[in-house]
Parts: sequence; C-alpha cells; structure tokens
Amino acid sequence: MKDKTIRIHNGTGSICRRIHPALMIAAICVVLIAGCQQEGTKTSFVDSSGGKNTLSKEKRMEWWHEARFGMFIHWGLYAVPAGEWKGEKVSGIGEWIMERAKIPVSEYEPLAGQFNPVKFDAEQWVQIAKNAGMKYIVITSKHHDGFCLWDTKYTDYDVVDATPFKRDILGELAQECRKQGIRLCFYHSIMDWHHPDAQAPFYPGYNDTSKSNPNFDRYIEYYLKGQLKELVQNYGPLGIMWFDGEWVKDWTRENGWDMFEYCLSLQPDIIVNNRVGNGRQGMRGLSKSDEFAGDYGTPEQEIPATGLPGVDWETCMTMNNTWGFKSYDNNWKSREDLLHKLVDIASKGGNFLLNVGPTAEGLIPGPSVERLAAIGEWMKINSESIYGTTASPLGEVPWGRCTAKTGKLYLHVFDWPANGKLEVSDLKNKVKKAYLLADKKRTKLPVTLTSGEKIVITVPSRATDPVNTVVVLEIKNK
Ligand code: FHN
Repeated sequence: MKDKTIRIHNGTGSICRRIHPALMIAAICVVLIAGCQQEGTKTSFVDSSGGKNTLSKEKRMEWWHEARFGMFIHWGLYAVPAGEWKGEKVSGIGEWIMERAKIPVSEYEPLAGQFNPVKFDAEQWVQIAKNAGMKYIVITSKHHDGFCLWDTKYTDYDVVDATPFKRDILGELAQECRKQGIRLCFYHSIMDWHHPDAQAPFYPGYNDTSKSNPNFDRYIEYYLKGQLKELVQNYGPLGIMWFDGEWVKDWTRENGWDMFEYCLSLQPDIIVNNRVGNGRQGMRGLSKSDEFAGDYGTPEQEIPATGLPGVDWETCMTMNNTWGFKSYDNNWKSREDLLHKLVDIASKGGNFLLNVGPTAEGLIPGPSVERLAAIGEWMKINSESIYGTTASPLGEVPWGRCTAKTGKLYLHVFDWPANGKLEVSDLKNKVKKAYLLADKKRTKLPVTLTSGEKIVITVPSRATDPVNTVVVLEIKNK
C-alpha cells in the first residue's frame, strides 16, 4: 500500500483529518450552493405520494412484492478480526467490533492491508442465493466502519485503493447479478465511524447519539450523496437502497425526505427502505407514521405477530447471532426453523431478507450454504406458494401457515395430521379442488364441508415433506 495516509475527499480537496480555516469558508460556500441546487431537486422528485414522481410506489415495488425472499450480505474489514481483538473475544455482533472494542481509526484502518479475499467468487455467491430461491441481494456497500466495497473516488478507504485485493467487489457482483437475473441492492450506512465530518471524532463513543458533528451537512451533501450517485450510476439500476445507521443525532426527518427524493432523482424506479427516515420504532422496524420517508418497514431479528394489512415490510434476520462473520459464532438456526420463518413471514404478507456473513477469505460459511441449499430444495417444488403471494385470509391455523393468491390458498402444513384429516376453519370461499403442490398430477384430495365455514381435507397418511407439505385449495372467488 503506497503511503499509509487514507485520504478522504470532502469536497474541499483531499484532507487528512485537519481543515484549514480558508478551506472551511470554501466548504460552507459549497454547502450553500448545494442547498440552493437541492431546493431545485426537491421540487422535481417528490414520490407519488407527493405526486411528482412519474412512477407510482406500487409500480416501483411490483418486483419486490413478487420476490418475497432475498439475501442480506454483511461483508467488510470486520471479517478479518472475526470477533477477536488483540487475542480477546469481543462480545456482540461482529461488524461492530470497532465500536465494541473501542478501536481508534488509526488502529482499525490497517485491517485493510490484511483484507485479501482471494476465494471471493461472485458467480458462486449469486448462484447460492439463486439456488435458495432468493430473488434479490442486499450487500453492505459501506457499513458503520466506513470501509467501501467498491472503487470510490471519494476516499482511498476502499477495497481497490487500500487492500492487496484491489478488485472491485461490487462491480463483479453487479455483473454476475445481471447475468443470473438477480436484483442487486446496496446496504449503505448513514452513520460513519471513519469520516471526520461524521462520527469519527466521537471516538471512543462512535455510537454516542448525544453527540453532534458541525460538519455533518458537508458529509451528507458531498460525501454521502456523492457516493450514492457513484453506486447507482456505476452499478445500477439497483433494486433497493437499503439505508441504516439513521439514528445518529445529526440525521433529521428532513434529511430523510431529502435523501429519499435524491435517490429517486438518481433512479426513478428505485426502492428505498424506511431507514432513510428517522422514524423507525427500534427493532420492530416500522415507521411511526407516513411523515417519515421510506417505502417499507424493516423489522430486525423479529417477525410481526400478525399480518399488517396495507403495510409493506421486510424482516431481516441472521442465521446465527451475528451479521458480520465471527469465527466462533456457531449458534446456527436450523434449516426447519429458517424455512418456517420464510413461510411465516410470507403468510403475514412480508419479505424475508436472510443474512450471510462471509469470511475474510471470501467464502460464505458452510452452515449458511447448507441451510440455503435446503431451503432451495423446498423452493424448487413449492416456490409457487411463496412468490407473489399475499397474506393469509384465514385466522391462526394449528397445523402451520397459509399464503394466498387469487383463487388459491396454499396450506403450509408443518404438523401433518396423524389421522389424515386436515381441518380448515374460517374458510369463506367455496372449494373447487384440493391437491398436494408436490404432486405433479394434481390428484384431487377429498374435501368435505362439515359446518359453516369449516372443511376437512382427507390427506395421505404421510407428509411429502415433514418440514412443510403444501396442500393447494382452489377456491371460488366470493
Ligand atoms: O447496526 C446495524 C447492524 O450492524 C446490522 O447492520 C443491522 C442489520 O439490519 N442493522 C443495524 C442494527 O439495527
């Protein structure tokens, strides 16, 4: 690596942590000019709810509603220490090691010199997602530690300028996603523990939400927006801009709307999650109201208890206890549990964004690959009961979950009835036919109407899949 100084450009020419007063005045001028420009932009790209954007939110989110299932990828320098610092295990999620272990920027930056994921294979990663039945990939273009996984001109703190690897990871993924028909999306952190105009000066309390940075507007206008433009223009069109780290003190509701419209100005059909605004209600993930920007809610590590009619949401979840790779976190959820979660989420009308945390070598951990392959096996036979479905019209069912499409109900049976009698209550529609989704011949299953809105389907004594066997009900529309 040429000289150790990592340059960060903040629109006043490259600086290394100190700002000359003359430059400060120049910078303020830049912000003022950008502000006037911004005013222009603001008027021209308000979302359809504001009526100016040509594409309705529904139109922009059509593919997303159809997709239902995506891969989240947390990858970056934190995969190098993999949960340990100076020989000590560091508790908590791996991608937060810089904050958890109170690592100064000067000690964290050199990790870039050790980041050389020679086993990284974009084709293989996209294939693993595709085989699992995932339709989109959301990868961390920049996480809270500020390290960039693409060749950005705004700093040298990126995979091409600061690491021996020197390959443009997002570029390779973008190409492969296009080839394999997977939508590429970027996670991007608003909080930045490395940038002097953001949270770097808060060390050791990088995540101290009582602190403010007087230059944060410059960070937003020049660095954050500059990099987002790079990402959309160099690797787009993108599916989603998945913001995070919006809880910093300096990020306002107005910033949220401004950034939302800015993203639409870059790509009118892009989807922007609700972490662009600062109205998220913690891990529950839904915005307090429509006053906050964002197209959909983002519950984290949790699944809403019931469906949320009229609300678009996507649960993001780890397969073990960490997003970023930790060498000793083997608390893996079972494949059965993960499949049931996918179905549970779809039965409530949500999307599932399931995470992998690749190693510093560039490999998706074996236990993650196995679980995704197992889900893929099930999806090969049953994906019709997930893609493009809507929330269950039935109340709670004792044997599993239900997803719906026009004229069809998909009964996901987790607990197969030993007596071969599958009972369905609260069914308002007349049943035309019942059959097993796995049965290519669609052999009719006997259906008897007991009382009122209750039917009994006579099913084979053994489930075709002990984890989840789908019985399809073709129904008359009311
Ligand atoms: O702090 C991040 C965390 O590292 C991870 O990226 C998750 C994923 O949704 N989001 C934040 C915690 O809410």
